[in-house]
Amino acid sequence: MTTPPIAHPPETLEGWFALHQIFRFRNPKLDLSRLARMVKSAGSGLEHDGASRSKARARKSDSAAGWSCFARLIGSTADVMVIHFRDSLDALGDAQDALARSELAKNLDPVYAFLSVTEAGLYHITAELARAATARGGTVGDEEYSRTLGERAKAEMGSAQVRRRLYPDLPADMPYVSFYPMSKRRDAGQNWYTLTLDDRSRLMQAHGLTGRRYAGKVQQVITGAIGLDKWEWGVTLFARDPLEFKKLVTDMRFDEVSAKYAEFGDFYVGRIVSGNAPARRKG
Ligand code: 76R
Repeated sequence: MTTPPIAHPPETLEGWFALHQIFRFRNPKLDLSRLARMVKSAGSGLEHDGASRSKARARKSDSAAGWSCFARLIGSTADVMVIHFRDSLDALGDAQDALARSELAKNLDPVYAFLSVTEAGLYHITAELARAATARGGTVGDEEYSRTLGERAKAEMGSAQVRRRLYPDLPADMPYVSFYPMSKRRDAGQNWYTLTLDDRSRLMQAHGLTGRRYAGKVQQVITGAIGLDKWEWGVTLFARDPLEFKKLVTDMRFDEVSAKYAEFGDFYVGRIVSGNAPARRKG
């Protein structure tokens, strides 16, 4: 009998490819309302619209599926963030080209871009199947493991909760957005990637419980970037109240997995100016 490796990756499910583009105004006189007008005229599939979302759900193979949204950044080193979700890397490239050809792009200088894909990590299932494989004298990845995994993954793909993670909506009532890239630590003596799968599964379960306290207040989109970017994940949060970003991320800092293993890039915070974000509250 071969001993299963101590550390192996969790199985993951992927959905839409994602591109976060950060720009600075070339003309410092640009403001929010002019940006919103330019976004409207950039058009050609770049704006978020409900129709492309439901079409995406119904026909996952439709290469036009997905959406883009534009945010005005506040208090940042940059001015605009554009987030595109599309169901193939090529479709994402088309969205990138469409934006580059628009009037709006003539007014923008690129500052940063982050390429990733929506991801649901199956820690719990992978850990369970790995334990079962060991118990029956098999190995991770053997026939029985792969067959059961296929069934479990299919069931997960059918669940509304997982589909929401893989094919996220732009929440209609959450106009604020916070985006940051992150990685898990790989220091000697503090290395996420050498923890056992059981330990990682336990930590991620606790992470999920902490996060669930923000259900209805913050919508998170986790995108995996290993092999696509320098950072390992993108964290995109939408909220009705921007203070919820601070509260959630503070709670996460004290949650064991972030406290011990998380490393962060720059944070980009702003307000959605396109799509179905509600108008700014008056008074
Ligand atoms: O309910 C579930 O089973 C989903 C559990 C879940 C996973 C697997 C979950 C829930 N997350 C998962 C994965 Mn998350 N998340 C972050 C950050 O700032 C920080 O300290 C970390 C940034 C926040 C704020 C956040 C919020 N999550 C991940 C991953 C992939 C890691 C991996 O695979 O190793 C990362 C990098 C990550 C980071 N998480 C939640 C939240 C919130 C609010 C929830 C609960 C809401 C929900 O269930 O959708």
